[in-house]
Amino acid sequence: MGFPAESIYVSGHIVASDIDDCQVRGEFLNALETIEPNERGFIENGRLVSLGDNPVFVDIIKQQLAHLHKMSETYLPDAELIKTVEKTTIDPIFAGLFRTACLKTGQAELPSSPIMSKLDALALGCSNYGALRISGLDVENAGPATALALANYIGEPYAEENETGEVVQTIKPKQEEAGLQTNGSFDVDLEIHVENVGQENVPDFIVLVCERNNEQAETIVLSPLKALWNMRKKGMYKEEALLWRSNFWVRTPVSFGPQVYESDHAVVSGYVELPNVQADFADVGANDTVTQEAYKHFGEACMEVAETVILQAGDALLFRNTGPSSDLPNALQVMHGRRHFTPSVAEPRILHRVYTKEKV
Ligand SMILES: O=C(O)CCC(=O)C(=O)O
Ligand SMILES: [Fe+2]
Repeated sequence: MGFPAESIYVSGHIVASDIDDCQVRGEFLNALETIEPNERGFIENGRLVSLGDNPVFVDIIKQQLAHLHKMSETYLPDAELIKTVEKTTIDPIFAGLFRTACLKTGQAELPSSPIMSKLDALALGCSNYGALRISGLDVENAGPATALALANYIGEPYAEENETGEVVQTIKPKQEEAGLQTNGSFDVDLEIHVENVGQENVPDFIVLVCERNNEQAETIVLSPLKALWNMRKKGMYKEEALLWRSNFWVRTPVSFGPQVYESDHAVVSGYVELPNVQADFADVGANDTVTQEAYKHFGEACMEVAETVILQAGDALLFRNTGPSSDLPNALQVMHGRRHFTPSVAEPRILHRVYTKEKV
């Protein structure tokens, strides 16, 4: 089940979608300019019906609303119930057992503990959070193994051949990358992004395990869905509509080598109620200034809902990088970034990262 990719919203309702007739669309857009968005009601109060007396148009709206209403009931979680990050701590007794199991490299079976149900919910796309932070893991000489075992538990780990080609990647500050948009940077903020957006392989999940972070470097996480909802609340339906158009460029990340550009990328796609966001504020940009302005508003909306996570040794952060799919229509996506920091000379920050696909 899906909606056409190009949609316009007012007050949380879809009011126009893939209307082929340019005139109807134009009429509609003009009419929207004069309408006061009215919380979930302006269709019901009949204003739209008076827009042009075009029966086709009215039918389209009615169908959309009926469909949307059904979808809302089935799929739309309560906005207030959605968290970006769920936090949980593993008991020290379980942490020891967990470490032993993780060290049996590649093992997907982990001892049962109260954290498993939270991992399961994230993996199955039925959680009310897109990111899970687990504290209290015993990562002594077991950081990479822990990252791999967690990744194996929630999905299928893979190596990105365009990057290091390793399944477990070590993330640490690198002098030669200080000012770049790579995970080895530190002098600059790593802009908010969906990992490897627009590339052949986009991880559904990212698993990060922190071995040390004496610098207290700040990871940023946010729910792009919350950002879009806030735009809708502000009546920025035109800006949102531009995000659904294939009018953006996307380039391969610097870490992939020479940068290759594509110029027919859409930042929002998929389901109307739980869309899939494909943004990266370093490697995705708009092809024209009006679209760029809308993208800027989206970037601001993202920052308004951003949360900071300072990973500590023994913390794991697992999050869903992609939006919902037909198999997992409720899955909540999380975007991420990292603020600049000054690396410790003696003991620089170390994270272990695994790209993971959802289980098929
Ligand atoms: O350093 C961090 O906290 C996150 C870096 C990042 O974007 C990544 O590992 O994909
Ligand atoms: Fe990243």
